[in-house]
Amino acid sequence: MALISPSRRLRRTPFSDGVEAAGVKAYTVYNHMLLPTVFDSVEADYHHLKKHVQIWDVACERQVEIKGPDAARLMQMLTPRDLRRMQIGQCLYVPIVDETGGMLNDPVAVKLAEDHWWISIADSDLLYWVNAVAHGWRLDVLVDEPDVSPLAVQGPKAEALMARLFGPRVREIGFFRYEKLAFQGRDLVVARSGYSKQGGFEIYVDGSDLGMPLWQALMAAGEDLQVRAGCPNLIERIEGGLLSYGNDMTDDNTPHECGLGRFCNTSTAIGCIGRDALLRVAKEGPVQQIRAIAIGGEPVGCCDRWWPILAGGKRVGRISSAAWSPDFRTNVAIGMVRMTHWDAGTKLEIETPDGLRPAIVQEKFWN
Ligand code: THG
Repeated sequence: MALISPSRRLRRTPFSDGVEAAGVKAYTVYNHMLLPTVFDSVEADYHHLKKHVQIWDVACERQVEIKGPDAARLMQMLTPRDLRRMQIGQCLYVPIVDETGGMLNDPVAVKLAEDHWWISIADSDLLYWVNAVAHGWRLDVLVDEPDVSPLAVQGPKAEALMARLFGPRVREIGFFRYEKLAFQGRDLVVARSGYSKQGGFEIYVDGSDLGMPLWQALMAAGEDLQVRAGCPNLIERIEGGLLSYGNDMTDDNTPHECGLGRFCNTSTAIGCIGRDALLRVAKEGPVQQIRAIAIGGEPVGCCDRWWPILAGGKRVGRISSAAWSPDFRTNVAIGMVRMTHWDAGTKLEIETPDGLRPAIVQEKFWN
């Protein structure tokens, strides 16, 4: 593919100078912002991530901030996950649905106070929806995109590196919990979370001016840990079954089709805008669902459009993400498959750009 032309519409991040100095080789666009995709090579980045520790510029995971007396009420209107028992200091993966139950985003919600939340969004313009709901219902809230940029520290040595910079308290942070920890005299939300299955943290960098100082401090502190600039890795995230909004699902899909039913409590999520629609579809159950799929043959190329899934020559679904896995010696893939063909072990054919490939529905993802 040709290069992408830079312009002010394609936003840089507070860490872009560091990313460039580290030799980024490719970017994608995410929430109108640069997101690195390759440093060394996707395969070399993958092996390094599973062995060492990487610093990721994920500033493109923009925050939709909700502040005010109606903040908790608005949050519950957005998601079928029951938020009543969510505590301050907690993060939650929350499907966001529209009035038809269609997925608008699959962000991480961060509860800062009863009246103060961040929604750390995937790639869709959620701010407009949240603002429209707030105004349409005349809620007493301010909705905004603050100058807050996540920086992820991922990999098996992430805790060791983070402890050097933020002290031993990082070791006590539970999964999807956060602590406020100081860097250069400023308190930052530091959560144990991130878009990999290798473990790690996300630092919500509050103020762009802190971006490069923090980047450089992490790089310096981790030299002997082989720290490197990295990025969400296509192979590792498919192995782990981490979904990508816009690729693996759109607003045409319900959370149940996406396999996100475990993050929904539709019967008790009173106030959720998509609740009635989801209760209706939940009664029947989904007729298609996300599956882990192994694709046979040589390493596949980049999946930049949905590849039809065939059975007996008829279309029964689509592949939305695929990559060769060096560790599992097969092509790993994420697909949406019709009920008639979604059982583990079902043999399928995939119409890839370079021909038909055999494929098998897996029991679960590769973790
Ligand atoms: N971190 C933050 N914001 C984000 C992402 C992130 N915004 C965009 C995107 N990623 C949102 N999508 C996801 C998808 C999966 C997960 C997090 C965000 C995830 N899932 C785990 C899993 O499925 O195993 C754990 C979910 C759980 O048990 O609660 O982590 O990465 N800040």
